[in-house]
Formats: sequence, C-alpha cells, structure tokens
Amino acid sequence: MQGYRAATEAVLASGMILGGTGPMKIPKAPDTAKHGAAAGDAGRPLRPDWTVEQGWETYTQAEHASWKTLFERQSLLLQERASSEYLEGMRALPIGPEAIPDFRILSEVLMRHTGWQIVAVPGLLPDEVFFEHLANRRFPAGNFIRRAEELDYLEEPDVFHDVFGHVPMLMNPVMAEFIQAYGVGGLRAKALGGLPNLARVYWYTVEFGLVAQAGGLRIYGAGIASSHSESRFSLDDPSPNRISFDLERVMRTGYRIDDFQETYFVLDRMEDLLALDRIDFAPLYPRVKALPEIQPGVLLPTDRVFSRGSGAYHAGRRAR
Ligand code: HBI
Ligand code: FE
Repeated sequence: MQGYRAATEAVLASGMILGGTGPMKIPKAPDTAKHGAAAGDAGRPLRPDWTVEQGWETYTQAEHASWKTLFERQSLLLQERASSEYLEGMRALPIGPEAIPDFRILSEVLMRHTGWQIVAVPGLLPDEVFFEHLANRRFPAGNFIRRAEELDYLEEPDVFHDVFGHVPMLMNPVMAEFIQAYGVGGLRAKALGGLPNLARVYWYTVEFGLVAQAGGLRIYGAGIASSHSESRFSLDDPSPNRISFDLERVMRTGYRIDDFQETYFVLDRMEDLLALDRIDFAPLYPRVKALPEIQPGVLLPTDRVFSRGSGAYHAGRRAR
C-alpha cells in the first residue's frame, strides 16, 4: 500500500484542480497511468470521465493467478478479522478465487442491492473526477493487477484493492450512503478549502477504519482489508493506538501515506457513519483549521482509548 498512499497524496498535493475557479480542466493522465495500461487498453484515449473498458477478456492466466494468490491468503486472514458487514457483503457477491471479477457482473449485483456500479479506470483520478463518480454511485476501480513480483507493493489502487477491499462494503447500505455523501461533500470541500480535512475522514474510515463488534475490534477499511501485513498489524500488533472515532479529532489528524497507520479510529457501529451525512461540514473547516494539527501517533486526554499503542514499530522505523 505504501506506493498507493504516496500516489494518492501526490494527486492531492499537486493542486492541479484544487482551488481552480475557471472552467473545469481535465488534466493530462498522470505519468503513473502507464501502470494502469491493463488488458489491452494501452494507448486508448481517455474519456472525459476517465473511465476505460475493463478488458476482462484480455486478462492473462498469470493475472488471474495473481488474483487467486492474493484472494486466498487474504480470505483466510479476514475470516476472523473482518467486520460482519464486510464478510456478509463478500458472501453475497460473485467474487471468488478463480478469476479477477468481471465488473459488469459485479455491477449487476451491486445495483440490485445498493444502486452502485463499478467503472473501470486506469489508476488514480483527479479529485473532482473521483468525487463526481462517487456522488453518482459509480465506484472507480483500477482494471489492472499488481505484478506477481510485487504482491505486497502497490503503486496505485489496483483491481485487488478496489474490488476485494471496497466492493464488499459497497453492499452495505450504510457504506453505500456514506461514500456517495463523501463524493458530494468532496466537491463542496474543494470550494471551501476543506479537502485536506475531509480526506482524513475518508482515510480513517473507508480506507483504514476499524469497528467494535461482539468478538472484538474488526476491520472494515479497504486499505487494511486488501493488505496482508496491515490486516494483522492493525488488529494484532501492540504498536498502534486504537481510539474511538471522533469527527473533529479525525479532521485534525495527519495520516501516514508511506507506512502502517500509527493510530486507527474505531466506530462503535457502522451506522455511526450515517450521522456524518447529516452534518454541515462548511462551518467545521475553519474551526478545525484554527486548532492545532494532531500528529498521527499522538494520544489526547480526551480520546476514548481501546488500546494505547507502544509506538514501538514507528519508533524503530524512525531510528533507522
Ligand atoms: N482515484 N482511482 C482513485 N481512487 C482513489 O481512491 C482516489 C482517486 N483520486 C483521489 C483520491 N482517491 C483521494 O485523494 C480523494 O479521496 C481525496
Ligand atoms: Fe481505496
């Protein structure tokens, strides 16, 4: 995931669309899009919404084999670690080890359950293009799969991250609602200069969220669910903090783009995300900007702590 985080941050930091007031310019495909030249789509001109054909028929046996390896080792881990909503979504979907799923078939099932579709994209999208899709219940999924030599390293969100990580949660009505609201809110946040703060909410929920369930803490974030190492680290390692989700606290908290998170935010129940849809974020942006930023590893006296981290992992990384 490291590279994916860096790439996401690069899109955010590039400013190519942030703060622009003129007519919407569609930026050139980032250079990294060459990694997204999947399944026979290389060189095809981008559509204005950046979608491409998935090109399902042109995946190679080796690509399906990478999917199978990733699927099998991750399914095993998630049996005991993923939230009930994730596992339920996965059970109801035509996703298995045999082959990379066909987005047309996934979309049919998703559409019936929560009104979402999957559209194929070559890699990271500019924020406004990404938000526009989400606001219309289209989830952009990378159509390429990471190289077999790099099963643990990700330049950009690929089909395994997007489909294995995100799609099961899109079967959940709460998540279905929340991600659409994020798309709408994202378009607004840009105009208000609040995108960096709003992006933290997405990061610490949709990508790296934990939820408290009967058996203990469970994973619902796609960045964790699709990562072999982080699905263990986030739950089992003594190093990270695990604290209760609090909106303004999260909006003030930086995140790691290059490594495991130092702090994970825990929901008491998935339904708590729905409260965020009803909040007007506009007055929150100036308020959280006026308060000090919180470093990713720091605990506050006001935090409700599930587990206080030792910090050993990141301290070790800093010492090197
Ligand atoms: N594009 N394809 C894709 N996937 C993402 O998760 C993504 C993106 N573009 C921008 C982005 N994420 C984030 O920077 C926003 O959520 C802020
Ligand atoms: Fe993601």
